[in-house]
Amino acid sequence: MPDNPRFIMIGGFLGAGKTTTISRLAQHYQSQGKRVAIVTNDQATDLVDTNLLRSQGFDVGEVAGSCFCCNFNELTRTVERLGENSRPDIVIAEPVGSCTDLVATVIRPLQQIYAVPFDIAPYGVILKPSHGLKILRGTTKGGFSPQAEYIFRKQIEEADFVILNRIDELNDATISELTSLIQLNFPGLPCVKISAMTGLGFEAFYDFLDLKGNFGTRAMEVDYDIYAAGEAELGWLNAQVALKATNPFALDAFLLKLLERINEGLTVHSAEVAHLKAIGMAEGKYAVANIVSSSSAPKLSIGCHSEVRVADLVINARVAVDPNLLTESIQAELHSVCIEFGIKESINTLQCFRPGRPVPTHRLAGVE
Ligand SMILES: Nc1nc2c(ncn2[C@@H]2O[C@H](COP(=O)(O)OP(=O)(O)O)[C@@H](O)[C@H]2O)c(=O)[nH]1
Ligand SMILES: [Mg+2]
Repeated sequence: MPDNPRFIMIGGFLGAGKTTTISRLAQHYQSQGKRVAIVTNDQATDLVDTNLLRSQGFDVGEVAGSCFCCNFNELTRTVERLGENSRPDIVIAEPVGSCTDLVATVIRPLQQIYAVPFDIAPYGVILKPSHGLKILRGTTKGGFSPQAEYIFRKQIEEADFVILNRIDELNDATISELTSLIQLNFPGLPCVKISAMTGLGFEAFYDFLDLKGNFGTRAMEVDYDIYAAGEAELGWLNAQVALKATNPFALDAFLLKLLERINEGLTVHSAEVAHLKAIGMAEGKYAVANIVSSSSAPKLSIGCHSEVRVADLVINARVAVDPNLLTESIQAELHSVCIEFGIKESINTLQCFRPGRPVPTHRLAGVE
């Protein structure tokens, strides 16, 4: 009998580095000859992450329209679909970055209700340094409301281990401050330090993920009123846009300029960016740009270094601002950047909303 598929879920706030981490993990396990399937998740369709991971050649299923916890059956159906042709050895799942209580609503139901047995890996949650420092210090506001900060903290509280990401760009003093803050706020919680970008620290991370044991047994109280208020603070926008130009344009430069201008436009409204990302895809080439906080500059996480005439663009924005204002702002900036680059844009789909109150399919409390 083959072993049960291993289920690895990587949590963490919006823009923490989950997709970058998952891509690296998937590559690692595939290089060991294992069959890997990935499940992405969002409150709406048109996901940058799904497009990116598929462009990288991975087998990706998507739960779109609601989160894993509120649509547990779609998660299990998606996993089953991914296994239709050949059974995966490893399923890696990326939950929505504003979700918490995932041990009670996803991991325990998988263990106790779902008929197909999984071998559950320890649940790791990525700590996003840019917001984590401010929130865990507890001195200044992290740029979000106390309710959104509540979600940030709850995500780490339920983890079997915390993953301190982006160590490639943190100095020793900041790493040691963050490590102390984690111990102070979450005593005894194991911490691995990585750079999802460079691969630094991944050997210890793989060892952690390989641990066998009974995970997801700890009980955690969650106030769903605060949780719902924290999620509803975010304006959520997913759009899919066709770009066409008479003369070739540099796709990388276009994405960077677009995100820069959207961020500038939002700063005027003091709207904190949780994650703003865009992928441009053209004839097998693709580029991805991201902004992970209002104070950070746009970064090209993947460049295509090419000029194109026609491209598909997907924009995902999660920003603490009214969704109507977010739509107006993004449409206006998109249009003006397109004019600058000599591009004619047509928006094929656009969804914009505040996430509704989370109502989990199952909620299995842990052992006190
Ligand atoms: N410098 C640096 N950037 C990172 C690292 N991990 C992720 N990023 C960048 O952070 C942004 C958000 O990453 P992503 O994986 O999409 O986050 P997610 O929203 O949690 O899935 C992207 O621009 C990534 O390139 C890291 O270890 N170092
Ligand atoms: Mg992601």
